[in-house]
Amino acid sequence: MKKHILSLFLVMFAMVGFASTSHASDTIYLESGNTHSNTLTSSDESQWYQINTTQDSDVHIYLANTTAPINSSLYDSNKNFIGIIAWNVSSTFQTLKAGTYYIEVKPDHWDDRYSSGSYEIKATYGSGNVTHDSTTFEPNDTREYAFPIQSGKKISSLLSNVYDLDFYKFSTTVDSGDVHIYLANTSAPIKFDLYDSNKQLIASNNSSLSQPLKAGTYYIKVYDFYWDNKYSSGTYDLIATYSTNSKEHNPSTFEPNDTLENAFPIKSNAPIKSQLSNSGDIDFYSITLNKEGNVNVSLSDTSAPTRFKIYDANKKLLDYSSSSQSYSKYLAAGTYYIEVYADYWGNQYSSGTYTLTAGYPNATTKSNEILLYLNSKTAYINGKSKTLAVAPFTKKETTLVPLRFVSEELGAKVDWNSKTNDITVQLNGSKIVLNTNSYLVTVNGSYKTLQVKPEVINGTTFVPLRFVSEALGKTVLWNAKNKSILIK
Ligand SMILES: [Ca+2]
Ligand SMILES: [Ca+2]
Repeated sequence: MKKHILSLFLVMFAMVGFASTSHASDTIYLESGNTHSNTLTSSDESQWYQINTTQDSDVHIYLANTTAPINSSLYDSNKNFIGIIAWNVSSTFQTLKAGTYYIEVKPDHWDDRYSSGSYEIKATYGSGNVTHDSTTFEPNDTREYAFPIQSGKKISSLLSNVYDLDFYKFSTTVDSGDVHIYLANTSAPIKFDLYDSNKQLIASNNSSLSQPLKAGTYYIKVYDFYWDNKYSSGTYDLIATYSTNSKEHNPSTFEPNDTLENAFPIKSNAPIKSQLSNSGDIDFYSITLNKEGNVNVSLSDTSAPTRFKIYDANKKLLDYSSSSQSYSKYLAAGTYYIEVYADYWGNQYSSGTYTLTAGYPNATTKSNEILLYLNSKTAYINGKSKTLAVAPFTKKETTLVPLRFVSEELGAKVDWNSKTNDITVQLNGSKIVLNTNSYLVTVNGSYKTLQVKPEVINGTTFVPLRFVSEALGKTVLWNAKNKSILIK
């Protein structure tokens, strides 16, 4: 017991000495990105922290979870005052020279109201190489620690408190391209800024924006937007789509397609089924007319208000879709772009599916007319006869036709995977996958059901005739009199 009283005396004595004289020996080294918890136990106590930046960089400092008024200041290596670290907000000191800095934390006029106060302190600053956490992408509170993101790839993260900032960066090598950035699934009001490499603000938004960009490196800062005391943290998804040299698209979503430069090329009269995954998502498609002619674009099967715009090759807006969701115009040869977008969803819709069809002059589409006869091995291609290995037949009142023969005569590419028995048919930008063991067919990633399974007879795969019209988008005419099938 005696011993305890004695050590308490020593601590008190040490604290008085600390406040009135030097503090160097008690200075705590604060590692970049780490949170340190501490408590001030008297109104004249000061606690000192040291940071060593190894490169010129921004320094982001905040005090969180304070239980009493506490103020803090930043000093250089000679203890010259640099600035206040504001209470209840975070402070970013821009481009500090590499070196040693000190942070002083002390009570702010406690009088008799407070006898102690705890807090958490965090400083993020340049300290050489950094490894980002794979789920939070921290530390990322400064530009120098921005997490590099890839075009079209979704980032799901959180602002862990009101002082947290999340920086991301990306580089584009393409001049006069666009970037499309959006936030989705936010659990609190969250905003983002887009900066260039000179720290100049380009644009700000709390949902989505499209912006023309020159080649270069850009930064996105994600931060709280008037949380007051209503929110203590906030999750969000962030997607930035910008120009890259890669034109690869996900075969089922056609993403990334949020910018005109990343437009997915669609073939004439091959319906595209896709979705806007939230109100900030936009989908660009391109069509190329090899000669002048009529262009008919239509949007159907929309599950939420969805519209489209048409642009020419110079990004000039030609038209909006009318309320009839269709567009028809005689256009010159060249490339055009269709942008599908959410039309004022508010909070009513969170995603929406649609079917987009564009018909336009395009010589690459084969226009063969195929004439088949039920139970006959003789077929006619544009009037010229050909012999089939196995004749078309009916089963369960369904007419079945040879898949490879019909598909290839229509200009499609047919591949068979001997391991999985998957048959892939590619026509006019559409990808159809079927399997001889399944009623299910995937057309550009969405499922359709066949009335009967594909059937293999003497090595020839047969599919229901309706498959040809629905999946390959062809017109099928049935003549009951002579039992003929005309596909065109
Ligand atoms: Ca952060
Ligand atoms: Ca998109």
